[in-house]
This record gives sequence, structure tokens and C-alpha cells, in this order.
Amino acid sequence: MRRAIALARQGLGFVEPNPAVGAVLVDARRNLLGEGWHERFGGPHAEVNALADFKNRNSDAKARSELAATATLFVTLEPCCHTGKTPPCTDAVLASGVRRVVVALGDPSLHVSGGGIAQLKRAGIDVSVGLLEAEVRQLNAPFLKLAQTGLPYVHVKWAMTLDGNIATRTGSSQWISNEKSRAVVHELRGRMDAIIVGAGTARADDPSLTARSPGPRTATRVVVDSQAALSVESQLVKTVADAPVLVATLESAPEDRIAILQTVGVDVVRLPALASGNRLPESARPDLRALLIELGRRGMTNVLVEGGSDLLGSLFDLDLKEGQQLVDEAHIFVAPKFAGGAKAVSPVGGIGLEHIPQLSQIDPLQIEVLDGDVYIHGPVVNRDPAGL
Ligand code: AOF
Ligand code: ZN
Repeated sequence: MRRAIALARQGLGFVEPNPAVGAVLVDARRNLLGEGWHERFGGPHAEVNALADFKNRNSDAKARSELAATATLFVTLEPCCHTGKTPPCTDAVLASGVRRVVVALGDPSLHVSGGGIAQLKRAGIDVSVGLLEAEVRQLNAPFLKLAQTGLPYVHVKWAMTLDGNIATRTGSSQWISNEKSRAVVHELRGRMDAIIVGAGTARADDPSLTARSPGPRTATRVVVDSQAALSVESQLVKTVADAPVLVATLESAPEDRIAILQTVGVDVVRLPALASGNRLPESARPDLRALLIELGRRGMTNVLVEGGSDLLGSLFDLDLKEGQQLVDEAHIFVAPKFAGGAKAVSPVGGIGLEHIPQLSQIDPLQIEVLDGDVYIHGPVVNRDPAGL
């Protein structure tokens, strides 16, 4: 199963919104008979690729069926029992003559959810479920979140000084982190479906938010922009042919601004304002949950919120208020420098929390040193919203 997980990992970035899945076929002595993984969205599934590899290695049909009868198929996800872009894997498994299947994790998708395992068992296959399930859950956390909640898996990222500032008091921020840290960010961008920034950041930094080294995916650049004020002269708009730009604005945004953006090829989505009585200082802000629902509806699996401070503050505030987690993973780059200044900008604005027991945290924590910058990352776990 460890081998199957390692194979599955190679599909990350290429398969979404599908899960990353690996499969390994072994004989009774655990010798390898065939292996494969789901390599790209729309392509054959892991089991089908592993069985094809088995066939390639054993051209004689009779020898193959003898081997299959005592073989075990290890697969990281419950084999599907539906016809999607490809035929059901359960049929391929049954046709292969394999009699024993070990599954790490059930597929929660509506079109499977236990049906694949049930079908195999009905056909007399010995099926066991749960081996290394936690590892597979972690590997497929974005797929699972989207399948179970309709929301994309949300990464947050910022670079800050040792004294916790993302810009100096004059707003200067290029660059806090070093070249190596920034290369990691570009890698991250290359496996995202969306990169989200606030209108203030789009105006102040005029970023292009493209991945320097093209990765497996091209992220849509999303600007949360209540007045649809994004300039047509911005780098984002100028590069719209390289990667899509989506402006997430308010239903009340000026029609002429929306029309101008649409004319130059920007996609615009109108969102309700956060309900009044919310914890935010200003009420006229697009509802970020509504934005995430819309991105999930578009099949976006991983999104990266890059700031600024107001947007990240709204997101973390919502996390606590709703009790349901919106922030899933954090990527923080700490440069060994000091900016100082009461007016310097901290990474997460908003209202913030009152009591220490309420604080969300990264767990498990990963730390890497990148040419002197410290890269802190990992899943964000919410604490009890009720606090104390
Ligand atoms: C498997 N093995 O390797 C994967 C599975 O449109 P399709 O045909 O590609 O089907 C996609 C669905 O199949 C996806 O939503 C998930 O439920 C399942 N993925 N299943 O047996 C695989 N990738
Ligand atoms: Zn399948």
C-alpha cells in the first residue's frame, strides 16, 4: 500500500478534481505483478493502469489467469462502480480474475460511496478496507473536502519578517522572502486552481500572480473587489490571455465597471455582501464563503489565498464565526529580518480572536530552512469556536 500511495502522489496536480489514486498487484509472495496510478484527469484509473501493466508483463493469457487467481490488488481508493469518463474499475477487477482486493479508503463520491466495495463482495471477492487510511486521507484532503462539502481546499500564504510584518510602514514589500522561498511559491501556484487576492493588494503590488515555472495547472487569478475597480492597465488584466482573471464583486457593484472588465476578457462573478451583524468592520464586502462555493461549483480543488491582510483577516474571522473550517493549510515564509514600526502591516488583519484557547494552529507542523528563510507549513486545525 505504501508503494501504491507513492504512485498515487505522482498524479497530484494532474488529476483534480479527481482523487490521486495508486494501485499495486502482487502475487502470494508479494512479488510485483503490475502497478499504475491515475495519471491525469479523464484518463484511465489506477486499477486499469495496474492491470494493463500486469498484462504487458505477462503476454500469455493462461499464465496470467493462474497468477491472478492468487494475486492481491492493493488500491488506495475504493474501486469505482460507475461509468464516468471511463468504465467502472470494479468490472476491470472482476474481469482480471483477481480474488483479493485491499483498499485504503472508501470513495465518498455520491456515485460510489461503498457501491464499489459492495459489488466486489457480492461477486465473492475478498475485500478489506482501511489499510493506511489516514495517509490516504491526508494525500487526498483537497479531493475529500470538495467531494464532502462542495468547497475547495484553501491554502493561505504569506511572507513576513521576524517581527511579523508583511510590509514596512511605507508599504514596501518586494521582496521580504528570498529567491528560494519565492521559487517554492511559484511551485505552489503551479498546482492551484485559483490564486485569490484582495483589491488592495492588486492595486498596491500590481502582481501578475502567474507561476514562473509552469506547473501541472494554470490557476485562475481571482480578485476580491467589491467595487469591480481592477484597472484595465493592471498586470492581471494585461496577462489575461496567459491565465484567466475572475473579479469577485458585489451585486451592487457599478455596472459600467463590470462591463469594462468583461470587454477586456475578465470573468466577473457577483456575490452577496456578508450579512450585516457580521464581525467585520465594514459590511460591504463580498461573502467569501459564497465565493468559495462558486469556485467549488467550478470544480476547483485547491485555491491559494495570498493576501493582503484584510482578505486574510476576513477569511480567518469567518473560520471562527462559522465554526466550519475555511482555511485548510498554511504556507508561511519567515525572513530573518526586522522591519519595526507600529504602522507596519501584519499578515492577518480582521477582528481576530479574544482568547488563547480559541486559536487555530498548524498541526502537524513542517519546517524547512530555505537559504536562511524559514518555511513553516502544514494543515490548519481549528480550535473550539466557543473558546474558553
Ligand atoms: C477509481 N480509481 O484511479 C480513480 C477513481 O470520470 P472518471 O471516469 O474519471 O471518474 C472519476 C471518479 O472516479 C471520481 O469522482 C472518483 O469518484 C473516482 N476516482 N476511482 O476506482 C481511480 N481516480
Ligand atoms: Zn475507477
